[in-house]
Amino acid sequence: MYPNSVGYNPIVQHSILDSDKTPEKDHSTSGAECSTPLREIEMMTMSSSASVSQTRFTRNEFQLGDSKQILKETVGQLESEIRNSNSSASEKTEKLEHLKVLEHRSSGQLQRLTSNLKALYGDRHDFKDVFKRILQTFIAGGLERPSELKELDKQRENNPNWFASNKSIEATLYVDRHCKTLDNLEKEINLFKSLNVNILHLMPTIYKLPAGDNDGGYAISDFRTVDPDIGTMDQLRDVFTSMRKHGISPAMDVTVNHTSHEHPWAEAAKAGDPEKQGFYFLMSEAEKNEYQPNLIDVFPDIRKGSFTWNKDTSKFVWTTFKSSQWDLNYNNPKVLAAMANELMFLANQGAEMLRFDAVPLISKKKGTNCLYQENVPHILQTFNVMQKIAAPGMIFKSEAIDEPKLIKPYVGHDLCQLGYNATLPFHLWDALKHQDSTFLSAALTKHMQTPEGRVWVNYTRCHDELAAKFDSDLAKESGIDRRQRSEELAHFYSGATEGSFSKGKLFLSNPASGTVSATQGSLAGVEQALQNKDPQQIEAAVNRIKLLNSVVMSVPGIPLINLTGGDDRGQINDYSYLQDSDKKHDSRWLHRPMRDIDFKQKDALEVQVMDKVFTDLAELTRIRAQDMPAFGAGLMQVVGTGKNSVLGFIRENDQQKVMVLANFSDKPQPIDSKYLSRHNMVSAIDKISQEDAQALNLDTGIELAPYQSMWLVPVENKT
Ligand code: OTU
Repeated sequence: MYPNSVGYNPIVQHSILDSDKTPEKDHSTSGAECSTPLREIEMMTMSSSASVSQTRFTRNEFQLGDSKQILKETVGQLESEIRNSNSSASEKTEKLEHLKVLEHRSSGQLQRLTSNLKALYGDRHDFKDVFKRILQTFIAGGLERPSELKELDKQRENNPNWFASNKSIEATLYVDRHCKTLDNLEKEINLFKSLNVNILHLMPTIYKLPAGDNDGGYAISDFRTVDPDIGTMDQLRDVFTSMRKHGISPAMDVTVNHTSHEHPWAEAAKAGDPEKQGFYFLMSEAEKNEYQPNLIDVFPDIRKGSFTWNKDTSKFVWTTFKSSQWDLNYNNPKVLAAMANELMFLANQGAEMLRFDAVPLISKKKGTNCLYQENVPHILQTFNVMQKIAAPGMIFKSEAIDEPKLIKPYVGHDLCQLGYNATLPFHLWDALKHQDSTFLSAALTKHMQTPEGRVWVNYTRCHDELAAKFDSDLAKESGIDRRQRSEELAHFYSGATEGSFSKGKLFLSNPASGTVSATQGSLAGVEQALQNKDPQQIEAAVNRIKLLNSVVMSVPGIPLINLTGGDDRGQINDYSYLQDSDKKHDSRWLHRPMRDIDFKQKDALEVQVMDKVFTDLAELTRIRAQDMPAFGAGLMQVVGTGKNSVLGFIRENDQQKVMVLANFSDKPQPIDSKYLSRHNMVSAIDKISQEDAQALNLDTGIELAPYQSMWLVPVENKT
């Protein structure tokens, strides 16, 4: 459909090949953390002998004027390439016009691009070439934008916060596990619409992957090839176009930190290509031993150490996660340019959101744990510059699962526009376990009262383990022992604690890590209740799910529904992964069940539960999207309710004021009228239970049933 957008961009590839000349001596100090041989490889591949005499720039010598000059040269070069191409006259005119738009947008970003690239690569003697290559990649990628997406870009340039709205509801699924093929995915649009979903994230199993354990798709062998069992890239583009027609923005993963060991870059590296070897960290035993002592094992039960021996190169390769996932080396600017090229490829297929996987790891520095290094935000800012120049209709989501103070620097208008609110799942399940919302309230007060321009993606469960990530300073201030609280979570939700309603498995065998695998349904008690065939337990489990969903739908940001985990229907754990040798060592498969679309294998009671959970969730999404303008991004104020078990907060914007009450206890909880009247809640409608029915008189307070939540809108507020 868009012939020019498929395959590597010839203009960019040309310039990359062009610059492979003899290395200059490297006088830089930045990047000294990189082992010498790698450094030499980088230099060899970046330097251009043709332009060496004009490129001896150091960090301070390169000025805005130089970047302007490079922009002019780049545009001039692209202009003559377009004029000399075989395209039709009308295509040429369209491209030349768009080149002007790209030039204009680039001018506005030069300052930012300069400062971020200087921070990353400013000490390189070939900095000017680096700058040019990266800017050229952005503009060339933008030139391949199909018309439909250029229109979208225009609209969103005028409305850059389009996603910060109560209408935003994201869902995520594995195509293979949900409906097997892209053809079938088209037929699922009704499901998405009934849940008012307007962003759909397709998990990375959509891509070509290595056979065997590919970390649930997070070892990607090619960002440009769809797994043939699922479909083709042409089909994916068509599905994206059709989703867009239904008001759904498609989203994809990009493992910015690594590729699989079978990606063409890795294959070339294995075959001895020095340029591609410079894309990764290939090290001798002595070199890797300089890094290893400071590094943490992410999956200690699955694999120890961060390096894997590669026999083709007789080197150790850096593999933070599994041995099939080769970490990329962003100390090499060619990696940044190459990844930008992949991002633009996906953007030009119609992906409107890219989820950046494992963001905290993308910058490595010797002597550190190589997590959350200072260069990470500079890399994200650089990608953001690209987005603003070449694809302003697209946004990024940061995947960093940690304490708020660590992950906040990655989320914002100039970084990743969205970020996982990684601490919220912990706090929700923690509050439910303790039947006490005090710690949750404290966390919301500290981190969500001032939105600081960030838009969070809120969720109870995702495809990974439930992790005890919370603000350790806040825990200390609140007299909470971090380790004990994490252990309690793990014990309770794995079902080990006496009286627990939950069923799950520890993800890491050390309970102090506080990590548990389980579906939302099993965590909330559905599995146990169904086993006991106990109607009261079933009701409680279903109500717990509704409670957590109501909070996720009403706090600032975008709610995320994990469809493959069956969040929409209280799906229970799937133990079949234990029979699969590629999966049995990774309990996260417990909560990634195959979806049996027609409910054939379920018994009547289970279907009843699924129906109820689905109806409740669909209702919440409908009310949020249609009736709750105050629920987009924006402010929240946590308020007292007189009850530790009842969370209270106000959401307010110029159109609406709402008081949210959520009872985390299994007992009814009366709320004194004074906690309501001080926020002018004297007479209000609860949008959840009765929507447009009669207003509630709050003069004498109100009672919440076990696990009940309310979205109270005062009647004076005509919404
Ligand atoms: C992500 O998660 C993905 O969500 C996982 O499914 C992948 O296995 C992994 O990356 C590797 O691609 O450690 O347990 O803060 O927490 O990136 C989940 C970053 C993970 C990490 C996160 C990672």
